[in-house]
Amino acid sequence: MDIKAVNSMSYEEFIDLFGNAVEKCPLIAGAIWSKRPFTTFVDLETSIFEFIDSLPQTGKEGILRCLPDLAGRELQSGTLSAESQKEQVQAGLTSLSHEEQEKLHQFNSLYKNKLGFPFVIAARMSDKSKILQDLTARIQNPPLQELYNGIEEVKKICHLRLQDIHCKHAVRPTNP
Ligand code: 2AL
Repeated sequence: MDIKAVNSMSYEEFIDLFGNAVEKCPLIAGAIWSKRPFTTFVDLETSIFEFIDSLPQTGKEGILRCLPDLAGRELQSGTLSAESQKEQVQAGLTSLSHEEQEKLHQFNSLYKNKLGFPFVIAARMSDKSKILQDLTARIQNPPLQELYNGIEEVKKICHLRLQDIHCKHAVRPTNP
């Protein structure tokens, strides 16, 4: 898919394609719609990131609260979004030992109780042991630092989702 095809999409088509680039936040795709035409996919991504950065602290916290827990109940019940499911499976979160599962649940709860939003990390850039390591380290950080860290992880997740969209819809050259 080239950027011209994106620029010529209807609003509904645009939301269908990019509405979950940031988990459960179609409002963000709706907001950057008015920035069209985009010059490149990078330009579109930059518009999303600038919109996120422009939000007040409460807005950023709201974005973080839309992310499902890692290895949480929704992973067990198969009710995650397709994107989250793929990310969590790829990080090995469906093959945790009983001890790893317990530890992740315990620290996820501690983190959420302390900070008021879930621990967020780009699972596809990590694996189960690094996730546990980062969670136990980041839980020590002050709230503003974690707000910043969480939002930077949301941007990494968004970047990978946009790459998937770009590749999935790429027009392949036909053989002569
Ligand atoms: C997630 C998720 O669902 N996918 C991902 O990369 N990270 N959730 C989270 N709490 O970090």
